[in-house]
Amino acid sequence: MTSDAFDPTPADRFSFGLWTVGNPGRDPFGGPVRATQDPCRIVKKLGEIGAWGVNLHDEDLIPFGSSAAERDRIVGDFKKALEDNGVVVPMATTNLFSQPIFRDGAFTANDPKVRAFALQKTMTAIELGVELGAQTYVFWGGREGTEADACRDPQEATKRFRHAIDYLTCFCEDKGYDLRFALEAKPNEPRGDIYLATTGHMLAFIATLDKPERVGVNPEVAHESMAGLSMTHNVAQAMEAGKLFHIDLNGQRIGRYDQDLRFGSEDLKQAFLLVRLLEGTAGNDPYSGPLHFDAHAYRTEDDAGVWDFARGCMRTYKLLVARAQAFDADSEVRDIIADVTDPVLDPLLSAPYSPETVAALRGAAIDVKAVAQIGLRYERLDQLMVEYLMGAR
Ligand code: GCO
Ligand code: MN
Ligand code: MN
Repeated sequence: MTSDAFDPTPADRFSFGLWTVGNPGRDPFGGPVRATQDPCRIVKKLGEIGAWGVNLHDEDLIPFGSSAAERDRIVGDFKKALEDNGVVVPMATTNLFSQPIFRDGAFTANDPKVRAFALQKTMTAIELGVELGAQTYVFWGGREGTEADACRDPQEATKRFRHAIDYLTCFCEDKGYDLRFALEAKPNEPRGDIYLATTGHMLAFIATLDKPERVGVNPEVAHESMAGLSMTHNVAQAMEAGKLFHIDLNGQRIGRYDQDLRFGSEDLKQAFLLVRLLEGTAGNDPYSGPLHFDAHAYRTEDDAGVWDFARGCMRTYKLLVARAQAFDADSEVRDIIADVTDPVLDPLLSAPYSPETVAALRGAAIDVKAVAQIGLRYERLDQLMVEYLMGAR
């Protein structure tokens, strides 16, 4: 394999979940096609290909029902693998969806025993995450939803979810954990409908929490696309609100099940726009958190294909950074998107509301016809983007 400027290094802050590169290729129509990998082996391989971090659910590392002694041995071996391979754990999360007890959800389930068990499991998993050095804790409401929607008042579900997040932020404060929560939305799958379906819903929900400053979002390309939305716009809203605490990068086509494809393998233009936003190549403040790939290799792949997949995610990200930088440095692009300024209206638009500024604004002469006739050159702008993406510029 040749090496070049697009080979990843830990400075790029790329991370993968144990469940991503460790995905054995199971789907609803067929069993695993690849062997289960030891978590320590995954850490070694991630170190070799230049990844920075590895993320995990409690059960990705410690099989459900392990004894305390088994747990300590597994965690000890894993810590050694992290150290030996220079890999960190930026994020941890809880599996609140695989065990049969969670078949009606976890924090929102009707049975208080289920809700209590979900809190017990999450507190234990938070302790594990903190022990491994995680700074972000992700909440994806895997089965927090319904098929038979009459089973509970959806308002009650929101209240229960809020109670759980408030409770767990208190737990972190009580324990002195410097851990930030990142809420991940998904519209459906595995449930027919999942509560708090998009990043926008999560942002509105966060504002209702006891300690909103501890809580942000973890938007995922696939999930926002499943809802038919623009990942880039939703991430931008989160960034502008100071709430982009984590991100799940992958590839997805609108209208499909959660495909979790290699980053950039679908909708390259959206991937370009997302990278451009995250990196701030157009001049906005960049995102500086972990760049996590929540994706997995096609079911056609063997072990070598899994690592091709992982390298591909990271290389595509870096290739898109370079393309976005070139695009935003292009004088023709800059000319088209240059701020339109107006010496009379700009001060009026930024002045605070007052009877005087209202009168001045309402009195300003605007040639409605002339303004509407200026071509905005967005056809040319978009074609330039396509040409950068195709390597023609
Ligand atoms: C999915 C989700 C998960 C979560 C993970 C971490 O659709 O399965 O994206 O991969 O991101 O459970 O919370
Ligand atoms: Mn997903
Ligand atoms: Mn995800």
